[in-house]
Amino acid sequence: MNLTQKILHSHLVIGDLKEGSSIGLNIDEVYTQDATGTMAWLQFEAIGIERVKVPLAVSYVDHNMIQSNFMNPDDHQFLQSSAARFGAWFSRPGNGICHQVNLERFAKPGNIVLGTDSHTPTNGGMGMIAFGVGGLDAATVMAGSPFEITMPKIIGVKLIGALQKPWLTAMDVILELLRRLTVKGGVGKIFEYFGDGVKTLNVPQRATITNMGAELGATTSIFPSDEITFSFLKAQGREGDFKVFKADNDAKYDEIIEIDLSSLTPMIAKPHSPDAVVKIKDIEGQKVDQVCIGSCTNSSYQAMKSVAAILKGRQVHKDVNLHINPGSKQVAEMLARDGSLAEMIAAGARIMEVSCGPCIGMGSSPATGQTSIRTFNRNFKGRSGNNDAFVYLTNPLAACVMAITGHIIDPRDSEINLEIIEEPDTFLINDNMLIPPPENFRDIKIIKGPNIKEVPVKSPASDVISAPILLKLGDNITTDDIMPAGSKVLPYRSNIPEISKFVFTNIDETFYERAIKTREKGGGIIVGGENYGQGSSREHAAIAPMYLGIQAVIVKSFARIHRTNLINFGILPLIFSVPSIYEKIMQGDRLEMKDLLKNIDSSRILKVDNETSNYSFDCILNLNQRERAILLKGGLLSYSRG
Ligand code: MIC
Ligand code: SF4
Repeated sequence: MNLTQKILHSHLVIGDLKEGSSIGLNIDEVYTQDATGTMAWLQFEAIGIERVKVPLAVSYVDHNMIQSNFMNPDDHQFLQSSAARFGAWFSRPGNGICHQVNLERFAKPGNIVLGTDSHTPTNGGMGMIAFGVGGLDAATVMAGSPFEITMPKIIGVKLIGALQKPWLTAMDVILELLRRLTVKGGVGKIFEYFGDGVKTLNVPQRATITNMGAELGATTSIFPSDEITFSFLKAQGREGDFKVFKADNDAKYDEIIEIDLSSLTPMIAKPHSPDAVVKIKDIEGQKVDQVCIGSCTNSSYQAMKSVAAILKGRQVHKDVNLHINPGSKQVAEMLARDGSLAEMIAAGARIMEVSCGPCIGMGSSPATGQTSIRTFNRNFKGRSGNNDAFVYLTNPLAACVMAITGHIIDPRDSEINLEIIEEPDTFLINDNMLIPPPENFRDIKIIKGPNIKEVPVKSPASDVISAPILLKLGDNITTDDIMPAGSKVLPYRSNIPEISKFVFTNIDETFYERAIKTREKGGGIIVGGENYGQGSSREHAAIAPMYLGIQAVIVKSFARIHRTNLINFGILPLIFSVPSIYEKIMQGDRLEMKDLLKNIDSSRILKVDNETSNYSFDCILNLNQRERAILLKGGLLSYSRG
């Protein structure tokens, strides 16, 4: 067996591991973050279970950190009180980005973890299976259900050779894969890394690769657990959590991709997609206005200390703003104690708080027309907080060199000599921001500020949908397009009526008004192209459209997490059986779908009548039995309550 099969097999409770079939898994850990966690915990409360039923649950706060009014801190208070009440650890604001802290303090080889964030696969760097899910999926698993998923293909990624030192990093490996495979190349696939090159990468470097595997659309990515994993766990004071997990020597994969690490050169993704990857050399010279270093992709101690070493005795270019967000308190405290922080400050870096920060548009927006170089994983248009900025993604060392030179440059062409910095033998362990769940929980009161509203629930499916197409969109529509983030919108994550006003605002400002008008008259339909809903796990991209009366989304193909979120909130996910109908169908056309109760229950094909243009076409209802039952009930919450 390969490693993925071994771990899945040891957790399997429903089905068998045949590609394309439905499987159910026991889950060892579930974690939430604040921007998706308020919904998850409200939903857990609505299911009505007293205490989480998974062995480990952790509630992190890392996204909604600006606190420009009562809303963010009210959410924190709600999350802290619900963690205590329901039996989860609470990682206080300031402790770090969920994925990085989880890797440092909780991740355990051989385990399966769910996180309410698409970058949960970061934990795959530790030899575990890690899935990003919507909040409601997390809530039902915490309430005791197995996690159900369609068995993906398993792709073996054979790494040979070693990265050239010192300027090449793990970021260049995943950018190379994105260049080859694109943002939809990983849909329905798990990427399992093997080969001699694996040994040359430490755990945080492996985690950079599995983290950004999310941008391939992959279900998850995994590295084996070996002596390198042992060293990392030992340095974290957790050697007791170590166990070897690797593929058998004769393991089979559905497909094999090979990457020669020694042949890679520094890469960069151009605006506005993580797969618009070129060699840095190809675009050298372009002026840089802003550099942001950090995020769950690239804030290991090794990366941050290397950045400090580059900055030491140098100065940030006078026309560049350099923002640095360390990803965890552990790393930030170590940088402060070893003098790295002083070098960063002396060079003119703007030291930001330990959080997601600019990665999700919570501050540090670039100015209009500016070029921002970031070490993050996503550069979708507008995500930085400015629709008219140009965001590039690259490795932290290259980004730091650009902050000094003021233009895009392959770091190997700079005058800078960089000493090689490794991960430390011992990390500084100080878990004083991690609060364990208390024994006595029954009297704990859950605190809900005025911005925290109930989760809306859809009524059961009706037999007919007769509704207009409110929006026709192209390929690769992201959840940031559907439900933008940023400092204006994120504070409403606990308030669906308010956040709904922002649905599709970056694409069509009239959408909300038009949807509200049709909501009481049978609702509306969205049409999209390939890979609809790529990107984040935010279920708000499904709940808010549901709240606005969206009944169905018809596309050429879906991204995994978003498709599940649509089903969880009772929206029909339909696929054109003949993609060319997409060209023919127009925004504004009124569509009718009949006999839905019977069709949702048992058909694979649904006939749709275009009443405006007088023709019919078929859509594929590619659903398993559980998904059919959920849709008939109007969503997973109603389904879970029975
Ligand atoms: C992201 O990187 O897009 C986020 C913000 O972390 C999201 C979660 C969210 O929208 O709250 C994700 O990756 O799932
Ligand atoms: Fe936070 Fe950015 Fe990572 Fe999402 S991708 S969890 S916003 S750092």
